[in-house]
Amino acid sequence: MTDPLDDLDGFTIEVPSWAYGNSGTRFKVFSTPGVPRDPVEKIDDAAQVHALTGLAPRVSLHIPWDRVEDFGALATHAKERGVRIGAINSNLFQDDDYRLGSLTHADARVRAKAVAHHVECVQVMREVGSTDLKLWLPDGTNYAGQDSLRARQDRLADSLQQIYAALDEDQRLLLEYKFFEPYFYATDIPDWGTSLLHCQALGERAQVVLDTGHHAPGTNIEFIVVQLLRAGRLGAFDFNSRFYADDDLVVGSADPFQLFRIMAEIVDAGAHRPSSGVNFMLDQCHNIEEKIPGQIRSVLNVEQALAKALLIDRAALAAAQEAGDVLGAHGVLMDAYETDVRSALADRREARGLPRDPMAAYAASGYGPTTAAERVGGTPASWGS
Ligand code: PSV
Ligand code: MN
Repeated sequence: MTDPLDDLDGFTIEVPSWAYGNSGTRFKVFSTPGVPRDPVEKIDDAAQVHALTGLAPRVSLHIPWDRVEDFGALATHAKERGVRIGAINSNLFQDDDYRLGSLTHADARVRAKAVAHHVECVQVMREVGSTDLKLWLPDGTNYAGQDSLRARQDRLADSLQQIYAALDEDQRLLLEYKFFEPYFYATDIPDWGTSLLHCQALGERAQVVLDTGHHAPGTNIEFIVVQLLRAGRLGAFDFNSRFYADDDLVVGSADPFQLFRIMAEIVDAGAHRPSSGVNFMLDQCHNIEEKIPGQIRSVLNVEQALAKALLIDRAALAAAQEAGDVLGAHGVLMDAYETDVRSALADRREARGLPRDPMAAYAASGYGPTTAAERVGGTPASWGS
């Protein structure tokens, strides 16, 4: 009999460059000794996560935070460290011109500026060999009547067309939604339906990004996963955990059962395999915990949820569902969820020459104290730079 966990082969997770810099809340950004001062050092830290887990071979960049003189050299550096550059994230939320909107702004000059920023991102993608342009639209309004909701959608559709047209044939547009923040009355892409409609209007290579922190409490996220998979438009995840809002906590920390339910639907569609095109990214900021271990923990939690989802006895589940055996079907799912897969995953790692316990291996490596001693001077990277 084949081991269902063999289906983990080929599964990868993408880590964000901004997870390694200092971050905080709007109240306080705490600083940690040894955080990277530039994108090269962020890649060095991200490479540690991959070296110890074997699961995270790509790093997402954020422009302008990760702007460098020579992107080709940065890509080469990543390769030398055993990773490569993944999605390029644009930024429409840190420019005074965007106070009333960016791609939706009433002023054509501001819209053109926001479109031009994406053309720059596409150029970066060419230089680093990235195929994913990720766009989160912060635009919205604070008061009813402040602007025409409908006109904003029309302007957005037009701006997105221009960005989509700038992509090469092998590149895709990943469109992220979020139901609140930084504006509070109306958000211009608040939900998966709005994102999906824009993607469908653009073309096949426009797909939805599902950030697990971007929903109202109680939202059934796995249902959204199913719908996007059915439509062939689930482009990527931004994984993180939330208790309240967009908390960006360690993946699977707040609700490991939700993560399992999401991965159960992924497995049901075979979307954990690379051929699905779903990019399993993390979007996280570590405020008080150490950053590299925070990323290692997140990556391992995603793997663990996927492993449990692979253990679901699909035949027994289908039989119980067909028989209308409500609790029997639920029991099949829970059997998989309650299986302790930790030693099986450690065995798999060992067989691949990886440490059985990546968290312990990182602590024993001395990388943290060494970089803290070496990275003296300069400006530590921070959320927003
Ligand atoms: C917005 O909250 C978001 O989820 C987008 O993905 C941004 O690019 C990212 O966070 C910045 O941390
Ligand atoms: Mn996100």
